[in-house]
Amino acid sequence: AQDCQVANIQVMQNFDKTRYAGTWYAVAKKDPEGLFLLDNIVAQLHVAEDGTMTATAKGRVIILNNWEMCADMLATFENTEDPAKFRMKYWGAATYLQTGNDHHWVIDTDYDNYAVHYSCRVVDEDGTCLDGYSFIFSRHPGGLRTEDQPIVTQKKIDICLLGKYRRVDHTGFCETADTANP
Ligand code: DAO
Repeated sequence: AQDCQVANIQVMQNFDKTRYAGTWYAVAKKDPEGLFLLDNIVAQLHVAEDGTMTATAKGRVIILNNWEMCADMLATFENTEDPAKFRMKYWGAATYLQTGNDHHWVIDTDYDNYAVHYSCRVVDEDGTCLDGYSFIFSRHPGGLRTEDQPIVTQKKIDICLLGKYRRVDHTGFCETADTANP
């Protein structure tokens, strides 16, 4: 049974970041307050020979006054005492994009098809998450395989976010739009 305490959330056991590397398509997202990445979210994770994990990510965003663009993001990961829990520093290739330092927890993954990510930004007084976000990633841009859906649903229940996700579309926006400066 789950009690929704952030401190009690179970993460991936024996996490292997080398197998986690590569391309992940966000297929669903639970947004944080002041959401940033809207859709067409694709992350590329890299693991260097020394084990350092970095990422590049793209996604459609709306910044300033209804200015729609494709954000090019960069991230570096800091290890913690738990191999499936990282600190993720991120920033935009352009200065007007969002920067931050979030948790990046890998809740579950089979490495080849799906991954459940979780990040709580603000823990409430009662120990539950007041503001956070979560990505459901797939290796397949079209979505999760049927056989992975019940596993992912159970993980959404475990992290107390069932029903809080929206679907993330992949329309090719970040493959065609100008991702450079305005
Ligand atoms: O979209 O509101 C939001 C939260 C996402 C924060 C930006 C993350 C940028 C780096 C993503 C790397 C994912 C592995």
